[in-house]
Amino acid sequence: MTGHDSLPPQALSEMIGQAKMLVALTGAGLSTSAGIPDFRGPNGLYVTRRYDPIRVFEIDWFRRAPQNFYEFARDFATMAEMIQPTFSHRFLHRLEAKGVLAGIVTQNIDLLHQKAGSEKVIELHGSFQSATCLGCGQRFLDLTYSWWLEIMDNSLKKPIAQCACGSLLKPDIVFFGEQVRQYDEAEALIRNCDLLLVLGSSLNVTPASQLPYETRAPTVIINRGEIILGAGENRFKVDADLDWYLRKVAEHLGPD
Ligand code: CNA
Repeated sequence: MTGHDSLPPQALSEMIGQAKMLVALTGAGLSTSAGIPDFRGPNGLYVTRRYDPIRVFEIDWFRRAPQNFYEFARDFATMAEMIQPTFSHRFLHRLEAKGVLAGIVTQNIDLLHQKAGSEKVIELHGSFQSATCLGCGQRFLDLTYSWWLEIMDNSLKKPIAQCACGSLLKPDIVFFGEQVRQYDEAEALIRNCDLLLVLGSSLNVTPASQLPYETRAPTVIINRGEIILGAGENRFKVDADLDWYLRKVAEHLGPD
């Protein structure tokens, strides 16, 4: 689907003004301005190949050669510990506080929605906030990035993270080849929304990419570059920087 500025910011602010059940489906593009590279954007991992996304995020690779993932995880945790939510994350929190936003369905694993204050967040791909030992099954909850950095430092088999029993620790993020979480809830939320915003996702990754087809409500996609979604009567594609565009929408919405 292509198209440029097919919806002026003022028009979106008016749609938001009328919405009662707004849902946002978010992707890695929401966090690039915070400093986290996406997958398919101009500085994404598929372009820079700083890490091989298959070796890092494929579940069979994780079981066979977890060091690929943990080398990435050390970098990610060091960076994610310091970064702050973007204007777009804060904008969605503001809509939740106003009672307009029914929920966020995110593909991101960076916890930035929560850091911005959002509570109604479905993390389809999980996060680093919890982990499971693949040996003894022990669960680890309420984890921070500092905890991850410490456990990686303290593990005997560097760079991987190990449980006290000596087995491999797996963060509860969804690897390629694993089932996403809370998909039915996400589907129901989107089916019942009266306005869907798709923000910063190329919609390449299934099954998240199927979610926009669940609604006939007006759908506004804000993403720089190509996305995989058929054109539809009620679909608007805005090819713009998210923070820039949503700032303009916020100006039209005015103060709370
Ligand atoms: P993607 O396929 O990398 O798509 C991101 C899209 O956002 C691209 O089309 C970019 O051009 C676009 N984009 C980047 N920056 C901006 C911006 N400032 N304004 C507007 N558009 C922008 O990522 P998806 O989320 O679609 O793919 C899902 C994958 C990516 C999930 O498995 C995630 O876990 C994974 N991922 C997550 C993170 C994170 O948690 N921050 C980072 C990298 C990858």
